[in-house]
Amino acid sequence: MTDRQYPIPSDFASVSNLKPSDYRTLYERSVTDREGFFRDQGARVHWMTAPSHVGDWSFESPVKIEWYKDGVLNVTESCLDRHLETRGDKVAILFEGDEPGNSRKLTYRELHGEVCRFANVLKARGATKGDRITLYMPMIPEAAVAMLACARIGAVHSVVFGGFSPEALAGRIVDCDSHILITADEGVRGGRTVPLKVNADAACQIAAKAGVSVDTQLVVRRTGGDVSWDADRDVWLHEAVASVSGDCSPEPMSAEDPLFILYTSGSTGQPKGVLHTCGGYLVWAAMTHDYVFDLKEDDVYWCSADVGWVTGHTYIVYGPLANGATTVMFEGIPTYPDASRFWQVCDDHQVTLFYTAPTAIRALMREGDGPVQKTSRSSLRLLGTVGEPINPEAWEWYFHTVGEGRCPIIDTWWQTETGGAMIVPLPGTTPMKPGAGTFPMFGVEPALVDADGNTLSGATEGNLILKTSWPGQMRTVYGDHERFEQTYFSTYPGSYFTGDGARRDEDGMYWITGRVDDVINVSGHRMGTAEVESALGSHPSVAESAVVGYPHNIKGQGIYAYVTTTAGTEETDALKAELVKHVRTEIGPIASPDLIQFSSGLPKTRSGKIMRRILRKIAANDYGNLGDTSTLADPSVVDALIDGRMSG
Ligand code: 6R9
Repeated sequence: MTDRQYPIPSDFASVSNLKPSDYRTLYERSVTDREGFFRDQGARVHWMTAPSHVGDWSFESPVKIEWYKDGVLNVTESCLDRHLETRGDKVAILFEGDEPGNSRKLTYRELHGEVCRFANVLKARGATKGDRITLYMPMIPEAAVAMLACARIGAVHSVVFGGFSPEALAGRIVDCDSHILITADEGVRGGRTVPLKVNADAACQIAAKAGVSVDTQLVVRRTGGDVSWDADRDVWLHEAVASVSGDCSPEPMSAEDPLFILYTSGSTGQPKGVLHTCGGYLVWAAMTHDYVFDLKEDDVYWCSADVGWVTGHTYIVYGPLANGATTVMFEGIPTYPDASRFWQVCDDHQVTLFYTAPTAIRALMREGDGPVQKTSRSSLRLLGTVGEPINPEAWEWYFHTVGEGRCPIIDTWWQTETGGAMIVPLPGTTPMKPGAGTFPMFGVEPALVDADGNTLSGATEGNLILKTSWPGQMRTVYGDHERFEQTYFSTYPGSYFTGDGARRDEDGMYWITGRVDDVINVSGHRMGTAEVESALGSHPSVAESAVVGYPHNIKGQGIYAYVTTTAGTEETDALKAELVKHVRTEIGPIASPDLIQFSSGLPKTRSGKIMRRILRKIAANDYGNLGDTSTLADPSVVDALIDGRMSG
């Protein structure tokens, strides 16, 4: 690990909102006077009734987390209405389509109108406060409009990434008992269409079998491609908006009313519905977006994530709009039509703040410096990353080749559960080390613990916990508060366990080392090993499987599956291909195993527990130190697995 250190680039330092001494002062106050600090931060959003409470929470069972609880607000007033007077004609969403040259601008006034009309369409279809509404959308402005329209009427949105399969979409519709689905005819990415409506139709059928009927499917026309139509259920958005009013008063919501559910993978079972509420989430989104990106009024800000992930929620939609920023929404992929696309878009729209994932940086780095150097990138002043640890090589390339040493690299560690950035080198406040998350965000109190929960001090490495609550913290797992407590608060009672490991260096900087649980981080997306195993297990030729992550050059981690087939099955490459296809159908392409190894047995303890530690080492071709194998029921299994790995 390199511990090279870079100072704050001088051009940036001279104009940054925060100076090095501000970090100490603000951080100190945020942890010694938490009430006062977060009361002040609460003023970042528009309240219909200002809260008198700040934080009321306990990490001891029964876990309860509340912020600003007697405040009343509607998040869309903060994101839209309050900007109309001063920023009505400012661009709110700058849409860049998949095809270069296809771009569209929506001002705050236009966005406000679209959201109100969309909200009225939802009302006309019977949606009311508290209803769950599922979105399965491409990266087009209507996705943000739909989210905000839900928020306008107090409905709870659940955005499902457009790359998930009908099965996965249906599972999420059923889990939150959602009767309205918003989708598009087709998506477009990298010059190819994505059959969203076909998938959505299939999901409705699967959900119906599980007892949840989607009564309304609201369809945005993106390509005009042929789609089948159920006249009782399906509604074209463009037809429906024509007959509704452009006025829709915002539904008054308690700060602790739910704003959205977002499903995310954990180490066990099916994905959990992470629930965020209106008040604290928006305060955290607005506060962190402002500090993390050194936001100024005329910035053009671009986060290249998809709205299907939390990064898209907080840093494409809610944070930037609450702050009255111009937020770019990009429909395409980094390599279409070629590997200079990101930088071309930065030039075309004079992007000043750019935020992407290490996996994208690595994929582009592989294409060499040429595609970058044919663009100017002179508008850029800050570069961010999120989703997984960034390897120092990728960091250096991003810093030197993309940013030409002018832009700080802001590596933001956070999670769906945390709502916003938690450990981050705040711009202008700290020197940077390639790969280091550096210091905690204001109000965040991290600690490193050993397996027994002992707090470790000084330069050390351990499991990362958070000792105190912050406004953007998830409140519960939708419909399963016990699972919430069990997942996050039972490992180290009294603290929130992140599931990540981290190192703290001699300067007190944090370096996130990755997941310490059974979650694989594939291209910055979380995938639970249990989910992939359950998908594999539903194939008739699979008797048993064990899935682990292994180091992958571009994706960060790849998915490695050990599969024991049912008796009499022929173990062929064709079967491997079929299993990959099966997982794609069950979950989606992001869950596709990269490597499958047939194995007649798996390393298990005498009590039948699979020893994944050993499987991870074998998958990584790291046979030297397999650790203690004496507790295995049948230690010879390990040699067979190693033989299989080496010959595979
Ligand atoms: C925002 C987001 C969360 C997991 C998290 C960690 C990994 C995210 C990171 C990072 C190192 C960073 N992670 N950002 N690891 N450095 N800057 O990605 O949320 O999809 O819930 O994933 O991603 O392992 O626990 P989510």
